[in-house]
Amino acid sequence: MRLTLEQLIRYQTEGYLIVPNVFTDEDLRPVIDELSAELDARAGQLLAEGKLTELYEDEPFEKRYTRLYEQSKEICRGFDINGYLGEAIFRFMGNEGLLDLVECLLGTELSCNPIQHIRAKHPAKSTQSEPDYFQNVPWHQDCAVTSPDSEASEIITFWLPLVDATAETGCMEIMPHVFKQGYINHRSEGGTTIVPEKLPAVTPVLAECKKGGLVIMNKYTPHRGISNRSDIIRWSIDLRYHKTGAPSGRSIHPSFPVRSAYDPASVLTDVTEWRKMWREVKEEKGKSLHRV
Ligand SMILES: O=C(O)CCC(=O)C(=O)O
Ligand SMILES: [Fe+2]
Repeated sequence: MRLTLEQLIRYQTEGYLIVPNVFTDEDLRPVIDELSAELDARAGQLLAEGKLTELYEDEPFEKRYTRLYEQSKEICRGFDINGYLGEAIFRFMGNEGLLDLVECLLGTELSCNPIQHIRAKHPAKSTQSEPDYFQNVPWHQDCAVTSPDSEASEIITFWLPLVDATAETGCMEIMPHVFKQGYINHRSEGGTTIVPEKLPAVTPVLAECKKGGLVIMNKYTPHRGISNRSDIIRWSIDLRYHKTGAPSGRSIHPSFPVRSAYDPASVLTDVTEWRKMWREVKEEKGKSLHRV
């Protein structure tokens, strides 16, 4: 699939685009299976440590994590792409259908950006405590979580749900057109967010997206996650891509080439190498990786 001229113009005018039916269930299944297996392993470990009493093995992917999380918040520790370093998610970052769309916006020399997440937004009514920043992300632009040396890099966000993301399950809200203003001041208190006095007076659009669809966003497009009022988990993946060689905005974390017309041999296909790069990362304790 390629973006049509109409879609390209819409993205360039509004700073975001929702593309339905990009992924088949076969594209997403390996990632869902891997997340389910990771969850199962974590649950087994916590049970052995006496931190869980019930495994809820019969609960489906859309519900099980919440049942486990209610018993022990510890289950979510490091449960993210760079925390469990799974092969299925690594392969998904090179999904050809996805890269065909990335190529329409960024050209043929593509790298996967290390700012990437798996998010499980639990039903608000189930978690029995305030949802954290990671789950109910407040208004921000993604460039606020990058270092200023990447100002000139086009870093584009590709967000996809693993269940239907709707107003009820807690999809994103997006401010159209605002990206043209460039960076808006953010603050770090309560999670990286646009300073309230600077929040644009723009009516947001609801970025509902069915499973299989994709939401594409410019790094200056303000967006937030809304509350999950349903009884299923709003699972999603957010990936970013940039042109190979451009500053990634997170230089201490590994970027890697996923497609190249000029040097196809440079594409990283070895999951072991990718894991090694992440394991070798040295972070300075207490130093923010965000712009504020
Ligand atoms: O998943 C959400 O609700 C917000 C995600 C987000 O801010 C992002 O992917 O950049
Ligand atoms: Fe974001």
